[in-house]
Amino acid sequence: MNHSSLARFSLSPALARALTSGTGVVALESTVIAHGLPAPHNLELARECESIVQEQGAAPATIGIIAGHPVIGLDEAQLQEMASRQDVAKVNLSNLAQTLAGQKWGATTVAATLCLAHRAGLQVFATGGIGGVHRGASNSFDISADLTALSRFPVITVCAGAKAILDLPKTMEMLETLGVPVIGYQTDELPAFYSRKSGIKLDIRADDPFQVATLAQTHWELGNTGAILVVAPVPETDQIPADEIAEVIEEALSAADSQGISGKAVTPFLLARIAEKTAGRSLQANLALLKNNARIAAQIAKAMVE
Ligand code: PSU
Ligand code: MN
Repeated sequence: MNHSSLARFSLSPALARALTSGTGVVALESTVIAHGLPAPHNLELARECESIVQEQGAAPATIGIIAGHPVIGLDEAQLQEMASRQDVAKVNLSNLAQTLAGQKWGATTVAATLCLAHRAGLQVFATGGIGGVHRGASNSFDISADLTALSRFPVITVCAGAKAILDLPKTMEMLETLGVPVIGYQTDELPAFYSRKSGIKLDIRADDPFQVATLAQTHWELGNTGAILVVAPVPETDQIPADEIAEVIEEALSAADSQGISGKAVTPFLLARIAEKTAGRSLQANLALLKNNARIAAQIAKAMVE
């Protein structure tokens, strides 16, 4: 039995061509589809992000694990299953091999998407908000595997900051420790997922995709092996100002605590709770920022191949 074949990924001929012909390719993740958004918004969003990337002249590649098989560029039928199956594992680096070996279905988080995207030669990736240091991490030790993966895989990762449910100052400290540059995209401030502002100033700013490409190339020429984190604020019309959402986040955190929610279930629980308590307003912000990030990532992917 050839164990090494388990990690072999599949790439459609169209994507393979895009990669060799210098068309920009954008990786998209699948945890947001399987665990981050409610149906039917999850599938609609997955399709919309792919269309947005295409409209910008780049090629989308949603990444996921189909019955143990890593797929770079899920097709429509696979996206539909990813959005509706109840047995899709949330996969980071610690359970990626197990998901493949066990022939399970897996939705890739930022961490696992970075790993597979890099293996396939993709350099740009769009997500919603990365995971980070949870509030109360000094007791729970809950720090997202996204952070360590960002320190390891050289992929430009476009997000709207770390999720607002987290401890943002500690998350920024960790990113600095791990040597991950955080680039404000047309902003001098770290965005806070649902909100455009966090009160945390950034040292690095880029105003167009070419500036991001130059920073990334320079970072990698220095021998660094990790990601570049591009943080873009949610569009103005869809944001929920930080002072308005703060109370809702607090309520969701204490609900998670009193219901004993832990581990991988924490983030999906909080996102769903906040959507319920804001009557869908946070969901609207989440969808808007995901689409915005896909568009920016496509522009960066194009700049990278020019
Ligand atoms: N962005 C979103 N919604 C999500 C996620 C990102 O708008 O659900 C997912 C990503 O896959 C990210 C994960 O890696 O949430 C973080 O999970 P955790 O906090 O358990 O590490
Ligand atoms: Mn966690």
